[in-house]
Amino acid sequence: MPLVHYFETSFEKTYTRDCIIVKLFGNNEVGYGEVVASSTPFYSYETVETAWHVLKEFIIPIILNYELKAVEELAEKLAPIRGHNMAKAGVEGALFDIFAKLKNMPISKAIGGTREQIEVGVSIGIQDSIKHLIDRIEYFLVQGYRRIKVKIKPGWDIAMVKQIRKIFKSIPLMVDANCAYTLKDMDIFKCLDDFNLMMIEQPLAYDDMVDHAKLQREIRTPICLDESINSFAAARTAIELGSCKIINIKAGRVGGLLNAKKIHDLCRENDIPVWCGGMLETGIGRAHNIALASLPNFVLPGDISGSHRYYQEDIIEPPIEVQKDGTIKVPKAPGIGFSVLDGRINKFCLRKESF
Ligand code: OSB
Ligand code: MG
Repeated sequence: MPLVHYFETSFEKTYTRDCIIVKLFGNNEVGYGEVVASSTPFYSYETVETAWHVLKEFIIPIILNYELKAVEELAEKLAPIRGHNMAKAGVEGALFDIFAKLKNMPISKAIGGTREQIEVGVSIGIQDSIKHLIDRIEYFLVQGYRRIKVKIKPGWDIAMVKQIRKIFKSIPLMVDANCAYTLKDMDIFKCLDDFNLMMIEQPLAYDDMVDHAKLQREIRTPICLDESINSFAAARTAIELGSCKIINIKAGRVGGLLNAKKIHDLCRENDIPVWCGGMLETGIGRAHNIALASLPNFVLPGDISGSHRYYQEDIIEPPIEVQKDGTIKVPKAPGIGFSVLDGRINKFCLRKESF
């Protein structure tokens, strides 16, 4: 899927998004899910190709022709497969779509969601110049987005944030480093501490909870973990060690909506606010994100933007739209709550396999 605007992070610059759409058939219903893995192993070790391999050789043979009575059974069946959470979550999402449709309710209700609308923000990639970035922030604020997240990396941090704060003095603003720093950059974090940021997302290595705890003790700005939280156990570790004060939950990263909900509940018990992250999903993956973000402890705006912020032609109808007040309506229709445009999927399709 060609992106409307390239998306640059500390680890790569993306122009097109390759993704796997899972279409599942059962009980005369059809369910759709999305595997959010990228083409490269820079955000997580999973890629589109590893997910394709694990789906084809392991996940699909386990569930094909097996009579699942509830979505909860899936995790048990797939437990022997270590990791590969994004591949698993793609199937779980499609299964949720089917089960929710069979119960004639939206996925949001099926997982215990309580919100009729969710607050959303926008994640803005690294730009060619600070001037371009300021223009983009302005462009998204006018559309109503409730908070602005900007990507940072060494050399694109303090001066850039300082300039944003000079122009937009009090907007809800946060930064996401995607693991680009180490504790040697303490001076940078002390500087960033003075800009009234809502949080600093994933400043340090994805597998280093101890250093995140050390950093959190040194700065006032809350640390939010993204890449580090790949399981319920990881969330427990982060909370016990004090590695963060906020958690970004992505269903794909943690193996599906049910695990996402467990982490949500754990955070709620521990007064850790959460918000729903994004992976530049197509409308199918984003529909699942909207359902997830309708749970009560999703108290901060998520990275769930409107369809046209990502893609000219999304693969669902109607396209996801952000209201003037910076919210997205949680659909009431059964399952993912949007119509999937199979014709569009076929138009963009690079490879297809049926089982
Ligand atoms: O770190 O949150 C991230 C996109 C791809 C990979 C990682 C991240 C992101 C985003 C974009 O920040 C969020 C979105 O709008 O989908
Ligand atoms: Mg992130």
